[in-house]
Amino acid sequence: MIWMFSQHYQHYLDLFEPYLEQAFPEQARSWGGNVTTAARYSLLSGGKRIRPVLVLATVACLGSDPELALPYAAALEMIHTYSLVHDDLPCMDDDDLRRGRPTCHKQFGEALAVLAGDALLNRAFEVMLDDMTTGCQNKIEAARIIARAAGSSGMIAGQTLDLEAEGQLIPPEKLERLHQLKTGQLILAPVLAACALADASVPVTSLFQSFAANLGLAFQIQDDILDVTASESRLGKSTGKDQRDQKSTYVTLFGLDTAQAYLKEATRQAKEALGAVAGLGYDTTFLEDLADYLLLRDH
Ligand code: GRG
Repeated sequence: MIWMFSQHYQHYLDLFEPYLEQAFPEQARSWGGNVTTAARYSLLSGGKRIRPVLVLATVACLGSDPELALPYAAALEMIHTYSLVHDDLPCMDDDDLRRGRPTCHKQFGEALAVLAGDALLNRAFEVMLDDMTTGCQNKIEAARIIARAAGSSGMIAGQTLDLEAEGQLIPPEKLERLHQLKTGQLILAPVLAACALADASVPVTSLFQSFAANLGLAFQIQDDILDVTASESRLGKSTGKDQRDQKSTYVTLFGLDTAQAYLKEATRQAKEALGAVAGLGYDTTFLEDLADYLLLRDH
């Protein structure tokens, strides 16, 4: 069956959302009462679900059943949500609005928001470990990729560099490094975890690595652009903060036009890597359309 991009995206969401809902169930209230309510408030409040869609779509592109990747897709979304909950705290980026709703700490208080983030992070690993079976080397590798990407040599390192860079203009190489870690690792991990789950060969994995690294860069540049061009209601989060907080971004360092040129170039390179994957006989149509969707996204 030939699907339009939006139908195809929706198909992945239809697979993913019910799985995610039961992966952090309401019944878990008996584990810790309000922390479950706070975690579910943030986890099930929308969001584009790009990281889960990337895992499912890459696994499908490689000829495996996307359902096999659901625990890893859910884990990535839980880790991503925890990072947003903690990033929004007053001691970090101090934000009131996320996914069009009050941030977790605005709704439940700071202490519960810290615990909700912790609970999401721990549950992510529990969901992946629950999926382990005897002789499941590929699943272990996928979980390892996700753990490393989220950890102190991945996203947490990026967040630390970001905190340290506050109030100063940093050199472009440092900005790139910061973003490779803070945003890029959680875009790279879904694709590399999918390659592990689908047992992709080393050359194919290396092409997907190039695709995802460029996609992550494009995603971040667009995030910087949207901070100055998008409306708060469309974006569902505060805008204009980068300028206000004197943050180094692709826009504050290079200006809007150059940032847009970098965005197009990163997207072109992402699609070039996919072109090489397609040349090996894989159907990369959805992933190419996803790169274009991220290039043109307005939220
Ligand atoms: C607290 C350890 C820790 C890390 C925080 C996520 C993060 C690292 C910071 C958020 C600030 C930020 C603007 C990051 C850049 C890109 C990004 C991760 C945007 C949000 O992701 P989307 O657009 O959000 O996928 P949705 O809501 O659609 O899931």
